[in-house]
Amino acid sequence: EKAKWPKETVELWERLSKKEANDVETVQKSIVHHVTTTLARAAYNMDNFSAYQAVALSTRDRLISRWNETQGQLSKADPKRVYYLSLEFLLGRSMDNALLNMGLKGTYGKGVEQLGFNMEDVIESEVDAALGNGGLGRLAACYMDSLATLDYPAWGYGLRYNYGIFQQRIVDGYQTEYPDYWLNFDNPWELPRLDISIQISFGGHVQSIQDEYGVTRHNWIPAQSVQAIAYDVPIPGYDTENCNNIRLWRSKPTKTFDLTSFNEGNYEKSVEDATNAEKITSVLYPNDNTMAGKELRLKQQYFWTAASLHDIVRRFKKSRREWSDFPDQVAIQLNDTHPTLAIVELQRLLVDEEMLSWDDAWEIVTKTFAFTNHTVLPEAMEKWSVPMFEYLLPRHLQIIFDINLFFLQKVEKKFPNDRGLLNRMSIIEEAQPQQIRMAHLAVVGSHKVNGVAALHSNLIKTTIFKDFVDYYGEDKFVNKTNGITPRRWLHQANPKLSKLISDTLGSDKWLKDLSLLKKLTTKIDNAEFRKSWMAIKRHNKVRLAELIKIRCNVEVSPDALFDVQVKRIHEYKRQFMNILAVIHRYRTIKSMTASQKASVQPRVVIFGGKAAPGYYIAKLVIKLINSVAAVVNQDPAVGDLLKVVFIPDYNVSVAEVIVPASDISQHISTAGTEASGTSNMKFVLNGGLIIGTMDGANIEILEEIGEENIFIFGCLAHEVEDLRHAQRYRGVPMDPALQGVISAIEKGVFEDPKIFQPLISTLTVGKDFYLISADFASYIAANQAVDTAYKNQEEWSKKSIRCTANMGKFSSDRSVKEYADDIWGIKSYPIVDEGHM
Ligand code: 8GP
Repeated sequence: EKAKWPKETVELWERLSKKEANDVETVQKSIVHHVTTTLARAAYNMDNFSAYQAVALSTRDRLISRWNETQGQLSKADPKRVYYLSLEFLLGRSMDNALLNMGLKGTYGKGVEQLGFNMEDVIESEVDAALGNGGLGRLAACYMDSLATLDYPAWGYGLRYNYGIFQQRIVDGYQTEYPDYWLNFDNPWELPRLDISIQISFGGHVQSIQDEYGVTRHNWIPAQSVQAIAYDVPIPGYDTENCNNIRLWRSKPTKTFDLTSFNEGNYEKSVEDATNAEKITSVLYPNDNTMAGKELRLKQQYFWTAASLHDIVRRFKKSRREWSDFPDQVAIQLNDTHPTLAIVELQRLLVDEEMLSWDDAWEIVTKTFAFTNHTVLPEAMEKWSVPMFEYLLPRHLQIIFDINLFFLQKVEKKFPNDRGLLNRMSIIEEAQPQQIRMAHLAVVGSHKVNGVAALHSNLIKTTIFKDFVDYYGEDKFVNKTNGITPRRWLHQANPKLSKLISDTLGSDKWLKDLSLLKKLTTKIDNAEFRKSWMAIKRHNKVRLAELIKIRCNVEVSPDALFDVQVKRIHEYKRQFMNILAVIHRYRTIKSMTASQKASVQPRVVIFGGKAAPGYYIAKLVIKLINSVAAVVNQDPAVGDLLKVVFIPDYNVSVAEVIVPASDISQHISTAGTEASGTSNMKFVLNGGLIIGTMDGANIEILEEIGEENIFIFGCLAHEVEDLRHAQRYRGVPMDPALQGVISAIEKGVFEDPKIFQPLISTLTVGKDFYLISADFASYIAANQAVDTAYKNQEEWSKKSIRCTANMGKFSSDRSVKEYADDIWGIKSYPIVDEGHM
């Protein structure tokens, strides 16, 4: 169209669509403009929240210009892109991050202060986008930051839940859940694309007909359909023009479907259908590392993968290339098995709609997809019952059975006459009813499978995917150790330390090349530097102490050792072991004379994390922590030597306060159960030491920072099976210290012991699946080693600096580069600032 315009019109557009300047006054004008027009408020009559809204809208304008330029230039160049399919993106707050990444924090800070507001208060008015449960969702967010920063052409695809992860409140020591209606006020960080609507179908039946060449064609005749509407979330890279996109889908009733019932006078049915359609994206399932198996969850998964693939295919088709070029243009990463249906949907599109042969289609599919596994826990493995699946997706079920048939035929050819092997490898589990094993489908449909830390990637090769390694060979199974973005987790969360590092290294280049931190090592013997380093830690501890006072109404001393365990509550993560050791510590202090007490290292034990609402044992752990806290914190015999707090509603923005303030943090899963962990990396990057087991990424952290800077205890992954066997069949007695702790609970030292009986039962000899008793003595010893080490503050400060200095490997930039080079085959495509709005 533009070509048809007279020259003057084109020039007028060019002139008027120049980017706004980024000086303080222009920024202030844009803020005031949004206050008076978009928000329709009087200029002076505002609170922090409306100030936040106006600053956010002004920031958003600048994000949108970058987004437009990026997407415009990428459309023209059409390089290979990666699509990251994740049911969870745990972004947290956006404003501070966007301003820092765009290099506008200083300007906005000054502008906002001059307008009479405190920038920190304004930033804190933002509610978290909490569209994720824990590590898996936050990893997706860190990867999006790195992809944008490294100028990779990448889009995320996810769901726009009306309700994110529930809000946690503690009532009488128990977790209670409240809905997180985060969209209550408009969300300035999304661009609704109401014009992008895709019809998604469910149910019905399959019609099979012979075409003119005698080939059987399968036609899916669905029973119902809904619309997927796109909402785009711009993701600005740090120190680059590039701005990537996360497209989140929202479900809505289709107009036609609505109207039919309505016109037939069946008003109630039409309302009911509309509600059912909206329900699909209404709520995030609150399970971490467990599978719920609900029909609505399966609907979410299909709705999301079908909408995303439709979008990806439409973009590909614009280039008018051959289908065989598809894997050269498109890489799709499956974040866990949740998006595995995308494999089946692409095969269906290619065979049923694009009329490709099965084999040609399957080659395209398997070259396109790659799959990340995040856990070996059996309760987390996704399985869908065949009858339920058939009811919702009859054609997809046929395709899965065909994929499985052809796959098993090849297995049989390679390893003849091994029925056991076929049974184990089958995508269909022969149970009552039959189950679809999504992990098997994901492996069969992908060209690469990766674990998320070295130990984990090896474990999956010898356990859940062993047969697949024998069949496909080693090369298909790779490791991509997780990483975290240093922009959010150091620069944003710990601005004082970030500044000290930049001042010391002479530039902020380390924020894009984290290995540069290594140079901090040269400062370790500089007493002045160590003093500044520890002063920042103390400042961060004061800030956390204030948060604890507000949220828990407990006064804690910032001079005590801050000991932190914050993560989802799960038996395998062993928060239970931690609180049992706290009880042991409490009993030890109580038994001391005054002079003995004088040498005790004061400690504040800080817990935080949500339990899945249906996870009874995890919820009891929270109750026990709060019951212990209530007794310990009131006990004058203990005073400041020990405090225990449970910080309610742990989320990303709370983590940003906790992480920089920790002296020691706990990563104490039973060896072999925590695939990687990512908070371990965040703490160490911020100069916090860790106590942990030889599990997940702890092992690689040890390798980087040196064993003298980490407190390791407990059994090793390869010992776990024997230990379980020994306690089950040889009745290894309970650890005596642990026995003492249990007796105290049973005597009612902490509330009515009946409450905790189900929890204590998990420790019964022979049933202690997570090996708390086996690891207890070494855990207590490791905690004592922490106390001793902390008393020598000079040495501790050296350890702390060494920690930060050696964390280069754990930048998500490194992870994402490895994925790009080894799995996706994509290159960075830097965006040029053409000065357009
Ligand atoms: C988590 C792992 O538990 C954690 O160790 C890892 O750091 C994180 O993923 C990121 O890789 N796994 C899950 O959240 C998970 O497996 N969820 C299951 C429901 C799939």
